[in-house]
This record gives sequence, structure tokens and C-alpha cells, in this order.
Amino acid sequence: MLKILDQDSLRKALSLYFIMGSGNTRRRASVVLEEAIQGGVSCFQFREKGTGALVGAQKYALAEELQFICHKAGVPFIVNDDIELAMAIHADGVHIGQEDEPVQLVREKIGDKILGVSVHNIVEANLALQEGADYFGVGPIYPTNSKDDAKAVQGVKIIRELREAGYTIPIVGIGGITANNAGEVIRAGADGVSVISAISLQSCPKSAAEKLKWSLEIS
Ligand code: TZP
Ligand code: MG
Repeated sequence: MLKILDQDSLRKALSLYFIMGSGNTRRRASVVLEEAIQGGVSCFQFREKGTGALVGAQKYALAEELQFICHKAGVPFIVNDDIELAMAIHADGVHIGQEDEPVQLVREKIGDKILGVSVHNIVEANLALQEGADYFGVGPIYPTNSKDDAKAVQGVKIIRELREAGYTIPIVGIGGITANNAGEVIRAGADGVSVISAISLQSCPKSAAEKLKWSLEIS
């Protein structure tokens, strides 16, 4: 586990947030992650989901392999949904959605690890904040092929609405984000972008990450 991050350090770490499981790439996930980090990825989420997803010991082993790569590079390692796994390997944090366990319960289980929560509107945002979220994942901002049960596309309007409602918590946009539209997400008020396919499915994850990073810098 890395040092616990204060809110400003977390905000910075979330700027280029890469998410991947074994099903999101045709290559070895560890190689893709190494290259992505070389290109400037600043946070990573292990999201092992969908058809053919690894379970049990194989899931655990991949998580540890990817976590090792992150830690060598000082990149926070967050686990999607699987709190037991996150606790067992001493991950830096957990990311949960609205269909997962209640935020408050997860906060009790994980102590001061980073807790990310997917929110889609002000009501969900309010509850997640009250119950102990450290950052919000907001989306899908644009159409995505990486999540079968994705909710309706929201555009960047939802990010603007959350900021206008006074939320200062770190926010990352998610869903269909590429180097071409990442700037728009940041200008709407997000601290960072989270992407799967814009890195995991590219022939050169390193240059894909570099392009995203550049688009964030000039936004
Ligand atoms: N949650 C909302 S959209 C999405 C998730 C996990 C998938 C994002 O994947 P991509 O390939 O960056 O659109
Ligand atoms: Mg979930």
C-alpha cells in the first residue's frame, strides 16, 4: 500500500486514471499496464468483469501482478467491487457502483483506503459524500463499448452540474473518453479522466497514454 493520499494529492493522482481487466485487452495485461504507466498513467483500477473474467486464485494472482507494477512506479492501485480482494492484497483503494454494497458499509470495512463511488446525479452524489466517498466517478460521459450495462450517456453537463451544486470532491469522468474529448471533460470541472479502451485496446498503450496526458495538459 502507498502512503495515504491527502485530497490534493488524490486529485492529482486521478488525472489520468487507467482501468483494465484481462478482458479489456488482447495482450498480456501486465505488459499493457507497464507501457501505459510509461506513457503517464497516474492511477490504476483493476476491473475484472464480464464474460471470461478470471475468478478465485487466477484473479488474485493477476491482481498481485498488476499491483506490483503499479507500486514500482508509485501509481495507486484500486480494486473494482471486490473488497475482500482489496483487503487481502492491501490495495490502495476500492471503487464501487450504485449496485454494490452501501458506501457506509464499505467505508467501515476499508478504513482509510481510497474509496471511489460511481454517481449519476445529485441525489447519489449527496449520499456517497455523506457516507464517506473520497472521489466520484461520473458517466458515461460519451457512448462506450466497454460496459454492457452502462447507464444513459450524460455528456459533460453532469460534471458541470455537480460543480455548480458546490461539490469540491475530486471527480473523474468516465465512458468513451479519448484524447479528442478529454479536454472538454476537464473544462467542465473534472479533475481527471478514466479510460479503458482508449489505452487498453490501442496498439501502443504508451503513446495512447501520452496523447491523453497531453490533451489534459492543454485543456
Ligand atoms: N463505467 C461507466 S462507462 C465505463 C465504466 C466502467 C466504461 C468505460 O470504458 P471506455 O472504454 O473508456 O469507454
Ligand atoms: Mg461495481
